[in-house]
Amino acid sequence: MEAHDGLSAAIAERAGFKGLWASSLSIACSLSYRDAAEVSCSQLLRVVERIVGSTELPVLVDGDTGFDDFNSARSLARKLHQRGAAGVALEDSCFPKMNSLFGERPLADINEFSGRLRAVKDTVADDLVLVARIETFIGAHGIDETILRAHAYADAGADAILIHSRKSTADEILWFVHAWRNRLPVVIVPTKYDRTPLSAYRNARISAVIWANHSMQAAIAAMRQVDDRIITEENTVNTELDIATLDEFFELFMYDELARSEARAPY
Ligand code: SPV
Ligand code: MG
Repeated sequence: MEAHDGLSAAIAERAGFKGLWASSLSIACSLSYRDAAEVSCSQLLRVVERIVGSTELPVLVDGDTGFDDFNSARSLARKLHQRGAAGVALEDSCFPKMNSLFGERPLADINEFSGRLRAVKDTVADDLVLVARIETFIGAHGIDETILRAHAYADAGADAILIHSRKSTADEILWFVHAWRNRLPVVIVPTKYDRTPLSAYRNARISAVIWANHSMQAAIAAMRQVDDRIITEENTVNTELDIATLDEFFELFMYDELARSEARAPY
């Protein structure tokens, strides 16, 4: 499940998800930037620290292009490991990236991107899972180029392949999985092709499904609704049924534990 801050991470953990996706789109949105390489590396690291700090779940960080070249990518990977991330996904589009569901960027050169992956793997070895994200279907490059890239990235040391698509059906994804024959685990992001039941992915032996932006989508809709209501009604009487109670704040972040330790004071 997507997380863009410590709160969304904590809520996803309580809902029962098994892992978190630190989404570039949602993190950029939460900081009021565009998902077009406007969030700096240090801003991303600060958010990841809070996501990791608020849950026990493994966090896969959306590393975009790794901030351009092999050197910045391995520096990003090293710092993510230091902050407790479980993995990083790097995508083979050119810097500055653009969100894949909004527009497309030229693909990175296959050899250069493979070198970027190899540099990351040489740096973090098994301390950080490396997911190679292939953007060929975003730019309509077809299955042959996609498979070629997947094998090159596997040879370069990637631990898994994230295959992305912005079609409204899962056809491209299922072609890929069929042709790929599970050389490495496959990760998908079914934001646009959201009608396919999960059982189809289980049958295709897809390893992980990322619900990439849904906490942020929920937050935007809920904040907009409550703001519109309060400004119209000039009170909060009718909003209280739809919003979290203050007790939920206190419960989420265990204020009672704080109260108990204060009772045992002085520390
Ligand atoms: C993200 O969540 O930032 C992603 C997935 O990269 S998508 O927005 O679908 O490209
Ligand atoms: Mg992203």
